[in-house]
Amino acid sequence: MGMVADRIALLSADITQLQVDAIVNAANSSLLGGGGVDGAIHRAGGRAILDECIKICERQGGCKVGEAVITTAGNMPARYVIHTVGPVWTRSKSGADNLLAHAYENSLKLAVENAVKTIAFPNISTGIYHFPKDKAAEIAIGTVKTFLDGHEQLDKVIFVCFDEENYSIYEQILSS
Ligand code: AR6
Repeated sequence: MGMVADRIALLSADITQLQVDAIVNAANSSLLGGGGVDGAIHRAGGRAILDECIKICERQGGCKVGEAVITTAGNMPARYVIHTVGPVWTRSKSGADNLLAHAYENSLKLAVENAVKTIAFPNISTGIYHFPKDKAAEIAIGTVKTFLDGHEQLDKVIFVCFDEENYSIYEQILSS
C-alpha cells in the first residue's frame, strides 16, 4: 500500500451504513448497549450483535476501558463490529489520553488479527463521555498514523464524523 496519508479518509456519515470490513463501536464496559453510536449500531445490526456481546461477557466479564472485542455486524453492510470502550473525560484523570489511544490501538490490532482491510472509526469518547473534541482528534489521528506505518496490511482507516464540529477539526488536522 501507499503512504500513510493516502490510507486515511474522512467522512461525514452514519457509521451503520458503511460498506467496510469493520466498523468500530464506542461502547461501554458492560458491552450491553447504550445511547449514541452504540445505540445506533445495536439498532441497525439487530439481536445477533447483543447475543455475541452477552457471550463475551460470560467469558471475560465485559470489556475494560481501552480494550476491544469483536462481533458480527448482524444486519449492517459491514462484516464486523469492533467494540471498544473509551475513557470518560474528567479533568483530574491524567490517564485519559493514554486510555483513548489504547482504545484506537487495540481496535486496530483486533482488526489486523481478523484480516480486516478497511475500518471505520466514530469519534470515540467525544459524545456522552465528554472528551474534548480537538484533543481526542489529535490522539485518534496520531495513533492511527503510527499504527498504519507499521501495518501495511491495512488498506484504509476512515474517520467518520457525525457532527460538523468534529468534521472540521479532523479536516484541519489532516490537511496540516
Ligand atoms: N454514526 C457515526 N457517529 C455517530 C453516530 C452514528 N450513527 N451516532 C453518534 N455518533 P457517543 P462516547 C458520534 O456518545 O462519547 C453510549 O451510551 C457522536 O456524535 O456515541 O464514547 C455507550 O454505551 C460522537 O461524536 O460515545 C457509552 O455508555 C461519537 O459518535 C457511551 O455512550 C461518540 O459519541 C460512550 O460515550
